Amino acid sequence: MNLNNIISAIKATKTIAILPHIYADGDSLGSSLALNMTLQKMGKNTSVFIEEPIPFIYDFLPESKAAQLFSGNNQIFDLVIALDTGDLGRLGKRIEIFDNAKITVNIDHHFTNSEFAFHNYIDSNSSAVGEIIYQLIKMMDQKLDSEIATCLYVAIATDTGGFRFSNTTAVTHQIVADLISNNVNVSEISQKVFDTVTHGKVKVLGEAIKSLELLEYGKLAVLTISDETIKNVGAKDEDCDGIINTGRNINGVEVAILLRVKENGEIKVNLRSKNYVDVGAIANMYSGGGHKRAAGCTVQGSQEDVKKRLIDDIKEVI
Ligand SMILES: [Mn+2]
Repeated sequence: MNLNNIISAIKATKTIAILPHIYADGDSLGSSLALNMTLQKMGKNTSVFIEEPIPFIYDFLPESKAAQLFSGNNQIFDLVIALDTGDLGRLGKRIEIFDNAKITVNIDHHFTNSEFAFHNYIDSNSSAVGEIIYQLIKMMDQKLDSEIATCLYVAIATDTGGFRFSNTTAVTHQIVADLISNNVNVSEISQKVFDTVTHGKVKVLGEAIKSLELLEYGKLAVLTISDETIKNVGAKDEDCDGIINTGRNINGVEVAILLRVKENGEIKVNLRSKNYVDVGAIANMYSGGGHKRAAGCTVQGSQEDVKKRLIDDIKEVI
């Protein structure tokens, strides 16, 4: 696996589709927009397709309007690049674009990546795909500008939790130093990305805290939020982002589980750990994926059954 094959493929093609994962986050959006701007400067005919509207906190990203909401597409691209996408399920309906493209590329940093493309570049030492896109831009001899640097900065800052998570390395800081020297407004981004919450999120957080259970002598925190609750308090699905950290942050907690009870009966499970439990491995047992300290899966079954199974699995390792 190396980036040179991907660079050759990019150079040899004209029409390129870029796909962040479903429920796009700061890394997948920032990386996609930065790559899109770079490839356009190289004279490529590019398109970015997203599955859902951009969450409001990322509206300010430069050229965010370039991301088109996917609604079926018959266009056949020379090349498709999936970013930050651990497996094909994470492309949602846009699998159509991926399947129809002549050449497929997968650039990711999830160690659980299923290597589903023709060219796969997976670097689990990168804190964010934003780090890999930075390297790709440098290797293609393209210049950073303030807009590209801002998108990459948001990608890296969000996936490292503001440079606090264990994935933050010296290389992360070296890359970010270069980004900042290309006119990134750190305080403005921090305020928009980390310190702005919707009224809905505060209300959902209140409900989540009411549901909190501390188990296993205080080492396991379980939070539960249903679609019904979200609706009742007038919040949106995206308002649940980050709420699991409230459980993980409690003194003495090693693992936090957030159970999202969906209207269709599925349970979306978010998992976080603090120091030693590999929650990626637990998510894998349920056909999910992620990282050692942050992972997720979707499980069929009743809320009580799913919760009990997960607690039993975590008991073994906590
Ligand atoms: Mn990522």
